[in-house]
Amino acid sequence: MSTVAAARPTPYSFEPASTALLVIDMQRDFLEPGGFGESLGNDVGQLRRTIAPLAALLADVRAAGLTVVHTREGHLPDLSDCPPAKLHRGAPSRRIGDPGPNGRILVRGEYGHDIIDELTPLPGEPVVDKPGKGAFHATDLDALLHARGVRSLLVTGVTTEVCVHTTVREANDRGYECLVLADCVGSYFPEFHRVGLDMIAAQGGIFGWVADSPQVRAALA
Ligand code: C5J
Repeated sequence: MSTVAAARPTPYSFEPASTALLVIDMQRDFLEPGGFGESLGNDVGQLRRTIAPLAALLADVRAAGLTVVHTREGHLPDLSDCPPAKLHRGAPSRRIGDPGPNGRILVRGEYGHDIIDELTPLPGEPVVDKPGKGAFHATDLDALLHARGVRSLLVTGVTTEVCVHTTVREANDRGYECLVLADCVGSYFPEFHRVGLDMIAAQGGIFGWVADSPQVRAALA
């Protein structure tokens, strides 16, 4: 049976059985001091407003039986999956692979690479490790979603204009319908966040829909 959530530019219709909640990169490296985000000069506090609405949404989505998939951005300890263009970009105080207070920056297996305590995945929920900004690049996400019959994605996580945007564009090109939840995605730059969401819903929803999580929670109730 179809469920409809208020959204822009039009109401978003989805079948819970073929819908997944995608939680993108809610890792200590992006949300807590001492990680990758802060090493680039960002105020990690900007992202933390996403945690409470996302935790509430996760609880409802789990209760409704939807698929939940988490992602983590990061690299192998030898950094062989990190292109030089990414490794050397910008002028961070600590680069990918450098030691920091939460372990090596953006390296798999380190404390900082893992998901924040508030949103710990439940046993059985897939956690997709990705080397890029998009969650489909060099991962088995597409196969995993196909195997579960998923065609529709509720997209949350960080950051709005980087990994969320890249993933939504990749998903849209693969035929998934994406609803981005404005209060559950965040950016270090409030202006990028606002414009990033407007870009998705513009032109009749050029690659997705935008809503707030209470609209989805009401639809699932
Ligand atoms: C960034 C991400 N911003 N998860 N990663 O580098 O958006």
